[in-house]
Amino acid sequence: MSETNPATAEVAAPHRYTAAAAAEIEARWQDFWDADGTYAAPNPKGDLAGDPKLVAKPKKYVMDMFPYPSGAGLHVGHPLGYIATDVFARFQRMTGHNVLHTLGFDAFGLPAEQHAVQTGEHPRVTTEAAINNMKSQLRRLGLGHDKRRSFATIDPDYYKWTQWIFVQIFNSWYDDKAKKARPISELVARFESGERAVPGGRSWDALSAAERADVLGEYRLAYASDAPVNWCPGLGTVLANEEVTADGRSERGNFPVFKAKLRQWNMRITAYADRLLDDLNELDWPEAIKLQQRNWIGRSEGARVDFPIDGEAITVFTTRQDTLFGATYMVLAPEHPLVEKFTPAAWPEGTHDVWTAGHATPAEAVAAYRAQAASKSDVERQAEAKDKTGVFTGAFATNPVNGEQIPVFIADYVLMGYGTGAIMAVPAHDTRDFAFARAFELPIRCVVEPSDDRGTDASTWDDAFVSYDAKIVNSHGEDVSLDGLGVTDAKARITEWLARKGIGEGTVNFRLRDWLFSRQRYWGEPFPIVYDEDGIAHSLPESMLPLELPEVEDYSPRTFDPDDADTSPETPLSRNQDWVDVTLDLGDGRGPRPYRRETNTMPNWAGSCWYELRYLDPHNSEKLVDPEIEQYWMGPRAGQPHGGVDLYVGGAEHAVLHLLYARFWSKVLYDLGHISSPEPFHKLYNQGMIQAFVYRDSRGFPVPATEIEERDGAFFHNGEQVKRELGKMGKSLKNAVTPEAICEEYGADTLRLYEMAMGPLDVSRPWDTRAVVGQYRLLQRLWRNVVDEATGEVTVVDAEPDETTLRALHKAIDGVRQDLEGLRFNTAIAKVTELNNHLTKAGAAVPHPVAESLVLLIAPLAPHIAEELWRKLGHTDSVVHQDFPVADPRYVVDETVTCVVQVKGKVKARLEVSPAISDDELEKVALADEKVVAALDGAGIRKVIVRAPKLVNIVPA
Ligand code: ANZ
Repeated sequence: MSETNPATAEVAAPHRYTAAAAAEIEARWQDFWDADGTYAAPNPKGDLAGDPKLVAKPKKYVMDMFPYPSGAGLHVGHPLGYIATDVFARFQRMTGHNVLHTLGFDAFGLPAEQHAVQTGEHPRVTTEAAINNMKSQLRRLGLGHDKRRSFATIDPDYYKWTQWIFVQIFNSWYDDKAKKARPISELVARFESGERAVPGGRSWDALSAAERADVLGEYRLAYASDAPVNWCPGLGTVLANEEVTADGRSERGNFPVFKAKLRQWNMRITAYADRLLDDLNELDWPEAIKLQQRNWIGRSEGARVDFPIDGEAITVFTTRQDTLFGATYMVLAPEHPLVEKFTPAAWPEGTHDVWTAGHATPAEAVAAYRAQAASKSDVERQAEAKDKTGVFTGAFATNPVNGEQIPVFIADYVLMGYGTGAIMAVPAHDTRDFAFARAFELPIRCVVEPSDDRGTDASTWDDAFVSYDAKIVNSHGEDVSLDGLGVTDAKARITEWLARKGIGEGTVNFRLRDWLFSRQRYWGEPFPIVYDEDGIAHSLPESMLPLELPEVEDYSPRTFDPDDADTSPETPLSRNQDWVDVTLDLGDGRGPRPYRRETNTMPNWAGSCWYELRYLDPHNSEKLVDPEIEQYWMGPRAGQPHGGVDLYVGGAEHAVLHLLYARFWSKVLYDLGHISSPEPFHKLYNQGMIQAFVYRDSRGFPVPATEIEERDGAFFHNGEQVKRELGKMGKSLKNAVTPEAICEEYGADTLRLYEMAMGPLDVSRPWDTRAVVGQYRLLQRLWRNVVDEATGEVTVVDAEPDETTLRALHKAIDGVRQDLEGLRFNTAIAKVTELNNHLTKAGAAVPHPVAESLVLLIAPLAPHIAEELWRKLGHTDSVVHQDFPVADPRYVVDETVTCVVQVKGKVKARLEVSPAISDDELEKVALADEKVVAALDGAGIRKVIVRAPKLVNIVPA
């Protein structure tokens, strides 16, 4: 059958599957599904309780990273992951699972706030409009979401619980012994009873309320502190490290960012560093993502070592305590608090000119260098290639292993936020120290024997010798020697020696920092925190939640001259006196009192830290989630010792922050007994990106991709040749294709198939509108295999399929099953196509059972046409909950194998047999074979050894 123009075809074939037919079919089934609640996943109890038979099935929780409702709406790149999870969820429904699949919106965010700043329109208005638009776009794709479970993070019913979780985190501390979070009241009880000493040595009773609050602030998992933060006057807000570029500017807006000390909320995620690392092992995540998390957490085993100075000590963190004998100077971070303490009034006698940088006194040199360092980002300061700068502090400390007096420098390559903010420098074996030592003419002493031929005289070297697998040399003191030991043994010996002397200990250091949790914005969750007259923070009782955002006149934080570092944030909420200053009875026995509200808001990440839990029990007004319901959907089980969502699909750009924060909140909630699953996402999968061609004119400007003509491999726009490159899809590059446009031209089922057929799900691929028609034709052929295009009659027949068709069918069933389970949707589609083509080529009417299986096979991928054909095949119930076909193994295996038949150990015949043949059957076939009969020549048979399907050995009598 030829592919005809759809427009003329409609006349000749009024029942052809066309775009118009698809549109009608799809809209009809979408309405049906909504009305029927086809995708409603029943909970074991509560308002979403339902069919106990479905509840009794094994559960599957299939989830997408939810979208930010952008005003621009979706282009065809966005739903790639949503379609994939939908196909998977549908397949799981058809293989006996109760499937939870829904989608909400991550709806606090800067674009809506910025729009509000510019237009005065409330961000809620624009956000809700964007949500509605996206919902209708998504509905058009036929995604099988349980819509009862959808919400947006801006819904007060939702952020009530975000705030509630904040309160739980605020009111807990991390018990290092038990390795878990506990209520802060338990810590207070220990301080009160004296079971635990109060830091500072005083008794709890003797402390004022403010002093107690300060003590507890050192333990709370959410705490306010004056921390050095990234202050961006140009944006009027503080930024997280990740929001600052490598050259120290704001990712958004490109304004300068300064280090400033400001009172900010933090989350003590560092308390969980070990568990966040350890629990990764049991998760089914891409190795690359696990590695990124491990690096982000950055566990380093090493030692703390005290270097005596003026009766006190500078403590360093080192991972190479085995090289202590090679430490020839020390470096402190410029901001290190001990710098002033040890800096003498004048330069010591004979101080080297390069050490003083031309300054008259150490104090002057330190001040000048600090100012210079403050203007750089951490990344800039650590850049490997950059020239090492620094200045001598005028002070000397003692190397504890050999008593040597070594100079103390400050240099920006040492960061205050890592380890102890101080290092012992071993220039012979650390590249940065080597460069620094060369620049400042400091001694370089070899203590690890080079494996190359450079020799042990480090003064002649061109670079540091770095090895973890060599012999220690030149390392003996009065009562300790490391000479001859390997690195590992040397570390152990010196660590033991340091501990014995009380001047050091083995320790583990993490790169992970606490999470800066406040933003100077309007469009975020308000903190459920008020301050009393003493400035002590109190959390709001649950009865006062949600604390809703007040209406304001001005949404912008106050911004300042971008270069003016001497400014501090003023938040939009702080300008609302009525909201900020309140009299409340917090129910703590202190009665009504005046309080001042916290006027920062939570960062964007907050709402996405726990949304997987709320989908489970979205309307619960008593709890964030009912424990039994949580246990049902997320609880630990065989193969998933930490519980969690069964499949979580989203972009690899969320490798660290979102996934780490969500894991952290899960662990806190788990520790406090609110949930049974310490991990939120058991299996993670990163889908690739849909890329698009960008066409640029001679000036380099993008021209609309839809207006391009292709001739002989070249591309033209209005007659002018343009260049084609691969890029992102979007409005700005004039290459966005909307899902609506494709649905209109071919239907949603075609779009779904095309997106799934483009390539392996985790690989990025270029969109090609011209290729979409290929999947449309598949659906047309599928339709024709069931329906007569002229009459609309079903053409399938009640006949037994022939052997080749059975083989084609069962091979397809077997392959598609495995492919759908393994998220290999492109190869699944290839197999369905092959089967469909086989039926088309066969030319005869398709046997009823084959047509049914074919429809079931494609149902997860193209649900609308499947639903329609399923009805046409005589069913009255939805295809969504049918059993997925199971392959008959007899037809799956290769058609024949060669069986060797031996008589008296000699090969007499070769038989082509089914690999599924039984021993009995094979024996019969072998004994009946002409050649075998001839070879036996009438002799009786003593024994037949059969190894089906490959061997028959006959022993004549
Ligand atoms: C002596 C030494 C000798 C070091 C040697 C390395 C090699 P990781 O593995 O990333 O944890 N260091 C410690 N604190 C630092 C800070 N605040 N800023 C910059 N550098 C710092 O790195 C630990 C190593 O980085 C430590 O071990 C220390 O240098 C340096 F042959 O100490 B080492």
